[in-house]
Amino acid sequence: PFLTSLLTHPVFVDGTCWTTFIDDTPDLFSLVGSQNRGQKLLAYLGDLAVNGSQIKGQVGESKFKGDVIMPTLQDPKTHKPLDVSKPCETGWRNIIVEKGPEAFAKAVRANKGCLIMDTTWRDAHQSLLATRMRTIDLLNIAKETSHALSNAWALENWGGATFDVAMRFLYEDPWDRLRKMRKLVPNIPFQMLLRGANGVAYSSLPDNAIYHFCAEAKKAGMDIFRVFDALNDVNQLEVGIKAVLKAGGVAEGTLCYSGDMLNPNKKYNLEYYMDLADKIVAMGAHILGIKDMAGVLKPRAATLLVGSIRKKYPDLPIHVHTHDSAGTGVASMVACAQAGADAVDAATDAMSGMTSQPSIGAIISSLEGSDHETGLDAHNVRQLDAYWAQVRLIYSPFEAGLTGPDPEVYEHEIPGGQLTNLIFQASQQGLGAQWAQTKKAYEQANDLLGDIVKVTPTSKVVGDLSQFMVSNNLTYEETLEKAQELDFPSSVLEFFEGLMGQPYGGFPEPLRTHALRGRRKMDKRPGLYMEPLNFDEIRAKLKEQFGGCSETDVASYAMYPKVFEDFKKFTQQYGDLSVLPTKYFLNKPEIGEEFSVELEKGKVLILKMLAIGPLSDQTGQREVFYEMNGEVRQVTVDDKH
Ligand code: 3PY
Ligand code: ZN
Repeated sequence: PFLTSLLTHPVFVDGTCWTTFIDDTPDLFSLVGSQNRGQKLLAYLGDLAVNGSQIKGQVGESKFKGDVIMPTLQDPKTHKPLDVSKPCETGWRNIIVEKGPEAFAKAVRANKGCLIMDTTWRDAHQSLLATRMRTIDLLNIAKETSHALSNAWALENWGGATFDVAMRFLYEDPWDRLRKMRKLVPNIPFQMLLRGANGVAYSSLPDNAIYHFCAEAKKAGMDIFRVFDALNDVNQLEVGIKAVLKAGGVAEGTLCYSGDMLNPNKKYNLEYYMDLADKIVAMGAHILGIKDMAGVLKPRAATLLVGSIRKKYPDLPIHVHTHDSAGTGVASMVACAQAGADAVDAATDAMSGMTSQPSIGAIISSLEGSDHETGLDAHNVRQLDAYWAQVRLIYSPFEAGLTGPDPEVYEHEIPGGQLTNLIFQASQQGLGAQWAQTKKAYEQANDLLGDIVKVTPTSKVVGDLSQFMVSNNLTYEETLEKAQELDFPSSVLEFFEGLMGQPYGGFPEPLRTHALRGRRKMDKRPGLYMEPLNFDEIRAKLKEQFGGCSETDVASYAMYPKVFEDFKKFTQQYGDLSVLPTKYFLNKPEIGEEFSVELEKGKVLILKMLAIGPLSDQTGQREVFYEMNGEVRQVTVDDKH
């Protein structure tokens, strides 16, 4: 039936079939039996009921399993309820779509206030909930968001770790997420995080993979690309910026802020950052991004840095990103606004603070009545937050148990997402005392590596080295002395080889040579050593393996070959699980509890778990009985206990 529906589809018949046709035309699939999809879904639900959740990183069950109450927005002028049955059509994206990136840059410079980018859909959950937020929970609040945040600079909703995690742990197609979000939010620019020549992966890829990725992302609905390099290596950064420019996207060339500019003894000073800003401007970036991934940009440093760039480049939009790890995020973002930043980052209140971004409500209030107002309606923003307060509780199994700000971040400089991760790992292993040791070791590992800029993927290098030092009981001096005999973690060796680019000030010697022991040393950007990807070969391979592939499948494979293949195999077995409400994705239902799953528009399954059968001694399996749209169905599940 799928083939018939494809071959008789008008677009196919008139010969205008395009490469993303299958992705963009979900109605093709409506003839594929939802019975079959239902049975696949039951295979997942049955497994969950018998074996518990297998989602990596999940500890226990959700704290909240009730029905999420949806917010009511109001018209800011009349205070009458706002109709959110359709997305809002007005917003900053219209300028990008109608007039292009340069016009957008001009318009945001001409805007008097300070705009907000809401990071709730990407960095906030990456930093607090191990990036586990699922598409369905974003889509459920998407139309309301298009109204409440219609004057926002952007929604940050893609890239960074979300790409990998979506496929690897959530069994979702990140491209599908992007296309669906775009349909429901046509008016607010979408922003993604691109790791320069690393794309959304953990080390460099051939240049053509980055160009292909950016072109596909733009086509799928991405607008603004925040491009950074984890070592502020401009040659690496340039690959990403050029790829975005070629794709027609808005290029936010970004410098990563590290250390403490106000401290004259530190490596990265104002001169260093001004030089970087000059180079980013020279590359043709439309926007300058300042990325404070650890939350170490103190308010006075923010004033100095933003103020200096603003003075030198009066026409250049400046957009600042921070984390609230030390508790100073709001103060720093207010300082940025006052010093001339055009936009700053914030997260919805219930998903803000600590390792996440500072609270959007706090920033709106702090700038209210000043020359730097955000243009957002505080009431409606709070209404959105009421939704997120409930959703965060559904994701409680991924909480790291953070209890308060950590001003020690000024010393260890661990980026927000990684800090949560390390705390989580330490608490899992019951390493209360060792946590303090890990933080200290992180600082020392950073010094050993030459005081590098730390953000994905270089932050992983420092993290791996620090854990290596703790588990092998190595001091700073011992690590140096024994370097010729130590088997350093692979990420450390990759860094020393030059696979992540060149650090400012060079690699630390003799440690690099001692650790590499004859392995290659690259002194130019890694892409120059790589063969371009052969996309035709990838297409042919995926077609053969999975019976078909879209161009975005090719892009996923180019970033993460193994993760993509595993993801495809998983969906062949269990179907598309992104439609399953999160509480039933993470927790098994009560016996007799009825719930519904919308497989696609208009195709709803009503489900009820009836019973879990006894364990069969012969097979080690159990039967799980479900009622699906009134019919009893059963699945056989291996009991893994
Ligand atoms: C990422 O690269 O995923 C980051 O969030 C870096 O801050
Ligand atoms: Zn961040």
